[in-house]
Amino acid sequence: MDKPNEKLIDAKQKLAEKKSAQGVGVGTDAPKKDRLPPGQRLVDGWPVLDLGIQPQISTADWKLEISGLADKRAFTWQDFLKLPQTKLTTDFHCVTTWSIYDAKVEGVLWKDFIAAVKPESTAAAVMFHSYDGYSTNLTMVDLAADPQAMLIHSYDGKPLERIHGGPVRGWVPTLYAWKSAKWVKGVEFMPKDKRGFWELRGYHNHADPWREERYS
Ligand SMILES: Nc1nc2c(c(=O)[nH]1)N[C@H]1C(S)=C(S)[C@@H](COP(=O)(O)O)O[C@H]1N2
Ligand SMILES: [Mo]
Repeated sequence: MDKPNEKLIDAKQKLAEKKSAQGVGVGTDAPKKDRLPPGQRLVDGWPVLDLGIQPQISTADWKLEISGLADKRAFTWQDFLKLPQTKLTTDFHCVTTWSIYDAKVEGVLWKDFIAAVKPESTAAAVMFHSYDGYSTNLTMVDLAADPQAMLIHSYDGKPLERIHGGPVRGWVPTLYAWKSAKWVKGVEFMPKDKRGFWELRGYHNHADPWREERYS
């Protein structure tokens, strides 16, 4: 197993702390309405970002474990494909300033996932856990507020590539891309919000690109 790229992680954390101290990218009350969020640029292709680890998980080995405030269970690949499947076209915005338009993705809408998993009503937040040790947190309210929030397994009509988090990754396109966990292996329902990997290292807890919620 590869090791996380500590140098890169440190550099990103330092940048977040510096920007935050300058009051840059810490959010604004007035969200912009343009399709391209402020400070972003449209790029060709789809960049790849990770911690220096790209886990290789076959669909046969892949499992999605449910923990916390819901009945403990694990979805196999077959179980996952039996959930209602949806195709969507969405934009996607990374805090490092690239954006892509019209990503054609397929998978399970968050609302359909929730209907199958039936978390307890006391679940207020979710932690997505990944095979590379990554994690990211979202509130149930934010997930419900994004009609395009999904767990995806396909892109452009083809299985999601390993470099982009296949077999299955989170997809929450109304928030910066670090909220979309690649190589998802667990969904934990929590009684209250708790910070994930980048949220603990200077990134904004909420991550709305139209409010430039980059750093905290
Ligand atoms: N498991 C995992 N998920 C992750 C990351 C990661 O390092 N590990 N990086 C996040 C960040 S910072 C970004 S910008 C997007 C990048 O997704 P992409 O490589 O498919 O563009 O994945 C997010 N999800
Ligand atoms: Mo990112």
